[in-house]
Amino acid sequence: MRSASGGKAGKSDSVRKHEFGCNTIQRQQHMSIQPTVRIRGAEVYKGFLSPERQQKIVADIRAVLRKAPLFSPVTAGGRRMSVRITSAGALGWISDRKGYRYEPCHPSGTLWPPIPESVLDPWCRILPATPLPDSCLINFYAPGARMGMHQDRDEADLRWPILSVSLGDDAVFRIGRVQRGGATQSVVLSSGDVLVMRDEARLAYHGIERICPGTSCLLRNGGRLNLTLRIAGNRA
Ligand code: MD3
Ligand code: FE
Repeated sequence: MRSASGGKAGKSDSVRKHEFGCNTIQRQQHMSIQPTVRIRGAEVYKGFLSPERQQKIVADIRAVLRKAPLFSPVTAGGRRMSVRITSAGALGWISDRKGYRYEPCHPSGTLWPPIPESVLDPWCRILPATPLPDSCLINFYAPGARMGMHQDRDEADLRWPILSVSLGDDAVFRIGRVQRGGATQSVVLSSGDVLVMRDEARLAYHGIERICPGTSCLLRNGGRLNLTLRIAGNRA
């Protein structure tokens, strides 16, 4: 503990001034941004995005949706998922009767639109030393939609971190262990929150239990948008 090192108030003050008395530019270069809470290794950055940044992202995502409309994926077993999805970036995640995978095109056959800069911004600020993501999965949850417990393991290299942005209505997010089953912990994800999964959290089972309708007015017609940024392809 830094502040515990000084016996006298004057000494700990000077330590603090030495370590934290730098300007914003120096702080961004030398100090990493710290999460608000960690649950099972997942880092939650509460309220990371200002309302203005959230609004800009929503406008940019609406433009993506005009080129790559949301669709209801079907699992290999033939079940329709309650979440509607689409993607931006070089690769987009899809599910159909052939299974789960990343594809360069929307089911309509057109390339996925590029990932908007406004969406890359939290990645650049929290993960400045990590290469840029090549995939942004866009999940839309209407009231009643949910996502069962699963692992994310369709990416070429499972060592890269994953960053997700929550927008609109609150969601109850649940996270367990790397092994299926056992105890889980839940946390409410609100509009503007950013979640980072890396290291031991990267392969943890997780899901969205439910959304809480009417908890945000960011999206005109309600619901929840989740943007998940990943390095899905091969990075040399
Ligand atoms: C924890 N989406 O698309 S994002 C998914 O809110 C997905 O739409 C959820 O899980 C959503 O695959 C949760 C947060 C998230 C993403 C990846 C994780 C949490 C994770 C990977 C490991 C552990
Ligand atoms: Fe997931």
